[in-house]
Amino acid sequence: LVPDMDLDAVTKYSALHIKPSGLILQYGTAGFRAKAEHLDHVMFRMGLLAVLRSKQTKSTIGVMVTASHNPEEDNGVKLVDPLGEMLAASWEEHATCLTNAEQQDMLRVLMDISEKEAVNLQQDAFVVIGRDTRPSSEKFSQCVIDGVTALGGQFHDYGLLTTPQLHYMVCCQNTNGQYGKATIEGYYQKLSQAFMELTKQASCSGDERRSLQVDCANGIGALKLREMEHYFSQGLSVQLFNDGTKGKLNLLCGADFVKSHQKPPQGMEMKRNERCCSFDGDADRIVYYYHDADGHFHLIDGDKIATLISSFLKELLLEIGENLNIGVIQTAYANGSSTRYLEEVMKVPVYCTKTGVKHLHHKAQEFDIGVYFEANGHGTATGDAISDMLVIEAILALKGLTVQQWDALYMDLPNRQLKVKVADRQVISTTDAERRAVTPPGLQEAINDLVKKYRLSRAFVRPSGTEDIVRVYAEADSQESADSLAHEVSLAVFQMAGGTGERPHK
Ligand code: G16
Repeated sequence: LVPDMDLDAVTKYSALHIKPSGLILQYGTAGFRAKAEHLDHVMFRMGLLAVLRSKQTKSTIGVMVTASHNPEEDNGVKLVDPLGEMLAASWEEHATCLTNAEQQDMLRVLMDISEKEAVNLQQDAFVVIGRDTRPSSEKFSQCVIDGVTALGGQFHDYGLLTTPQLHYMVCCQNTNGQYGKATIEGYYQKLSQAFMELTKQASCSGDERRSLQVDCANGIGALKLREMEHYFSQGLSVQLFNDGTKGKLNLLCGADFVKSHQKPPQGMEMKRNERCCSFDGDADRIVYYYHDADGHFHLIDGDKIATLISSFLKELLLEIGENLNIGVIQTAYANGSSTRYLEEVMKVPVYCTKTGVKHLHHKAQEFDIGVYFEANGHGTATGDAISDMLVIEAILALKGLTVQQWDALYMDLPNRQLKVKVADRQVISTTDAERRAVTPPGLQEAINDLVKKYRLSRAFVRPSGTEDIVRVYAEADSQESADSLAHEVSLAVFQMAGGTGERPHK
């Protein structure tokens, strides 16, 4: 038995957050994600787990209540480790076990984790909490607080924050302010000062104040960017759209919509040749885009953002004669043209990892300078959607590049992403950084045969870690071919991996 754990308090509080029996959830790509009605007990238990992790690491741990790009009815939760990083993989397993323990077993599982991880229960615990703007998020923060309190932990509830802001707070708390002040003003000042310093050097070229249209996905990004804009407004003016006053979160807008549909968000007035960008629901992703003189839409995704930033850094290193090693980390979704450009033109080594910034991040740590971006705009050399926006704007200003010139670095191969509904998405397992399916038997062979029918083609499938679907990606030499290949692969998934509902149609 574990001494010093107030079992009565845990039992008492946990009775207020009963787990529906039989419900099984996984700590996925970015924590737990599900329909909000399934998550009350998960939030409570993540409060408990955060206390154990805090005691074990003798550090502040973060808990973020958000489902990021998912629809408004969903919610989710993830833990943030001491340096602002994603939770360690072994603790993800604990999170899954604790969440799935039936009500009567919960205490035992909690004690098992505590023993296995040699947690000193005498140690103080401190947990910081943030949440997005979803209708269910406020109540869920309270469930997390119940969990923290039940185990005797201290907490600070920051209330509404973007996900990267919560990561920032955790890092500041654990570096005694060395990284920055653990306040929202501290965040605004740190980022804005860096931006103003950088762009000062560009203003001598006579550039007028830059302006940018920002689609905020009707999410937290709008609130925070509005609070922040006056800190950097001398260098950049932002016009906010989808600021949450009318539309629904992530619906027909936001980075995920723009990237996967390859079209502008609703609710934004785009003038030709003007730079626009979209955040996602918790402001940790960003994609850029514009309409050209003929009214054609051009998407500048995470791959092109990584290219801009890594080229800029490489040039700086050359200029100052520094021989630091720089690497770019991508996932299977990276456009083939971007990988080719980075390797062959920029001569930067490129690595591929599984989806999820946690995987990219670990690989990036092997370099002096690691730049990592998923094609969907989730990534960094710096921090988050807001800081990525500022660094992009600074680089464009310093290099005197227009959005068109940036876009013209290379031509994306036409591509298409689709979703397929299946009864159990875990029947699909993958290998080789998710580029090949291992199960169900025969699926990869079927994909190989389909890919052979098209030029410059590539396709893969993987179970989503944030939604209850299978994702399909295809690219080829024309949009028509990419669409058709994606469709054929979707049909193969539907037939061989237990598709449900309507067959995929064109
Ligand atoms: C999350 C992860 C991203 C991932 C995305 C999609 O994004 O943080 O790394 O690319 O989900 O993941 P999946 O394809 O497994 O559903 P976000 O913005 O929702 O946190």
